[in-house]
Amino acid sequence: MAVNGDIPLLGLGTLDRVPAASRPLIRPGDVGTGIVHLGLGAFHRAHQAVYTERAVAQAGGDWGIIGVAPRNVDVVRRLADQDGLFSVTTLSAAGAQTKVVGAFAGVRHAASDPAAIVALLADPAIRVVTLTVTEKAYQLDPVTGGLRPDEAVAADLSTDRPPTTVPGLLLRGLAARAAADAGPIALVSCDNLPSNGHRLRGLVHEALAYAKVPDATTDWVHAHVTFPGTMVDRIVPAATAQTLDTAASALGVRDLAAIAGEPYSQWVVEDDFPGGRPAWDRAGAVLTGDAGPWERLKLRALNGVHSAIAYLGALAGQETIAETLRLPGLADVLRRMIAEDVAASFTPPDGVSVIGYGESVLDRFANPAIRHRTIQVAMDGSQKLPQRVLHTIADRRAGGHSAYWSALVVAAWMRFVQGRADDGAALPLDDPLAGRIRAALATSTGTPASVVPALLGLTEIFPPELAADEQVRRDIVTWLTALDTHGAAGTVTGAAT
Ligand code: CS2
Repeated sequence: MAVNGDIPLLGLGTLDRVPAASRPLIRPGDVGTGIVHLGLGAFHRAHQAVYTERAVAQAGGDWGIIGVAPRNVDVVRRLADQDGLFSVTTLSAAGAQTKVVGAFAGVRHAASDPAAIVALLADPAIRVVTLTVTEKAYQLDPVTGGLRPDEAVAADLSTDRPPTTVPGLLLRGLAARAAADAGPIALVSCDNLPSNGHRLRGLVHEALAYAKVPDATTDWVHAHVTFPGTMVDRIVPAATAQTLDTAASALGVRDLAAIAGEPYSQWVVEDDFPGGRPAWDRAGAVLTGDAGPWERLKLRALNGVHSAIAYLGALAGQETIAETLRLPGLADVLRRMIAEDVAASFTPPDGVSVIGYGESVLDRFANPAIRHRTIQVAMDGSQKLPQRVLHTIADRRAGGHSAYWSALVVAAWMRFVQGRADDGAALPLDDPLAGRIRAALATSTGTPASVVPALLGLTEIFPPELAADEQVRRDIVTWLTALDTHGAAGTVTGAAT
């Protein structure tokens, strides 16, 4: 159905037009606020917002979410026009199911009103801050763990101007909270990073030191702020016109903030919330003492495989992840990568088989209703490769083994960043290190033997020991030569036979 202007917009005033089964479990305004969320992308709306709505519906509590978009004003306007309401459509081969979510008590745009965000972080009612700000927001050196701020972050941390970056907002917010002695708070990273809780703690503590805040502020943060680690999982591609059409058909009203995702969802959270938390455990989340093994499992066996499909698929001219999985031989290559590299690289959570998990991941990726674009998953590769693929390689090499299949992912990324698909079509390089990557490529002659060392020299991505490992280098050159000669489709077919 075409979405046209005659259909009213989703909002509190039009909820009675929405079919009963699609109405929210709670209504914005019915519960007080307790959470600030930074990063209003599709993932948060389909994941933590859904768990929180369910938890409040099950067990109560003032845990309404104030959703904050650091930069994107469009999503703020759309949600504000809809009283914070939006829908999530669950897509499976069997069909679609659309539900409105009422978890947001309000939405804010940080860039136009940073003082409001700082004030919220200092509000005693707010006891949890969740973040989905993507890998590139955590500006720490992978080797030293020290802060490596870009210009905007450095300016936020060293001047009195209103903060524009996530580290700047957190720093000012926590300093204001300390000054007001506004009570303990948990800062919860929901980004796909290993030890995301430790990283967020590192970022905050480094930011405090960089900004030279008074000792009393640092002491207060040490005593009153926790950083629980999490593993988050649900495939939620960027919304398209089709997403909005599907939502409008199901709801009978227009939803300009609609998103769609897969049926599967998982959340493992370390239970360290000094100011309390929603009953997320009543909503299907697993509360644990250590999310580490779950993070490693998910980053290596899901995200690493996702990146493999994204780079190979983009090179082979495939639009979506599910379409790419149909390339002859690819699923076999991925199974070997999971069994021979990933499963052998770490100890999974008790009772979990990495191979079984990997099979379920391949099933999820094959969901034809989820049109997740290869180019979307391929973006920010410099920020993703380390925890998704390089840690697997490093752990295998530390045991004296090879990680041959994982080297294919690195080679596919190296061909991808050169900007041409196998049929010559241009590929976008959407990456915070694009300039550094292009500069490294400019020093090479273009042959695999020259491209591989040039890119391995990017210490922001590749730890020096890994870059100096002859076996790793040889494996990547072998794969890159195959990709350059036979293309991605030909390479995987050849490798699988
Ligand atoms: C994907 C993830 O875009 C990407 O890099 O690998 O967003 C993936 O869909 C989620 O982590 C699934 O939980």
